[in-house]
Amino acid sequence: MSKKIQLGTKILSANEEYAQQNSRLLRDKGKHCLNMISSPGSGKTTILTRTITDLKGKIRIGVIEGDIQTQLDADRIRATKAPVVQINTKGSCHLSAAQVNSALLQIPLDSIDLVIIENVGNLVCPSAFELGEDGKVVVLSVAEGDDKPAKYPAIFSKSKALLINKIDLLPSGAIDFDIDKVKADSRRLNKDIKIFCVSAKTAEGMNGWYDWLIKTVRKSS
Ligand SMILES: Nc1nc2c(ncn2[C@@H]2O[C@H](COP(=O)(O)OP(=O)(O)OP(=O)(O)O)[C@@H](O)[C@H]2O)c(=O)[nH]1
Ligand SMILES: [Mg+2]
Repeated sequence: MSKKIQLGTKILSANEEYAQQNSRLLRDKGKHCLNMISSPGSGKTTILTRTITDLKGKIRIGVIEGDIQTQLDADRIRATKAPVVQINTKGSCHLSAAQVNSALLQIPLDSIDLVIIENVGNLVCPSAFELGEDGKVVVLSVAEGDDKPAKYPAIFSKSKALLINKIDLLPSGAIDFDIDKVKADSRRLNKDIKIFCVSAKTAEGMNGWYDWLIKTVRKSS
């Protein structure tokens, strides 16, 4: 028996199918969604808790937390009173669009403006899995080395914004980190990337990130 194969039809992976479903759901509800990606410990949750607190009354943020194990990050977000759903991947190094789909059905979308997904700490795998987000945000802390855009180009090429975090550590001289090199390497990969040098600990530089976030969310609504 012969089978007809339709040429030119893109076969979507299960992940892409769910990503499209997530994107449709978010669009229908008029919600913006960002996918935050970095190595473990660069400061994603610290950036989020400060951002949620400082933007109260300006943007209502809900968070989907991705971690291999524990509810620790969700507990930190919950302490700010923002809605949060924790996903435990139980070993997987990235969130899948299907996992985000089930979280989107649990989070009170009608009472938030922006969903931020904190992906599993990993600079590589999460960049390959679309979740249905409007944009990616990459975080690099100064303790990780200024060669990271060159060594892990995918996430820097695909991100709308780069947060260079923990700049409060630089004045001591204990860390060698060339900010200009990171900026130049990132812009070589992605001429449109917005770059913010911040300290989530001291709040230095966070206002630039907030302005961009507010503008980005307003533009999409
Ligand atoms: N000095 C300094 N420390 C920071 C800053 N931001 C975060 N930290 C510290 O860095 C450590 C890791 O921060 P987290 O916010 O948990 O990092 P994360 O990226 O969410 O980590 P994972 O979810 O495990 O990938 C904590 O001890 C924070 O207090 C910063 O701007 N300056
Ligand atoms: Mg975290």
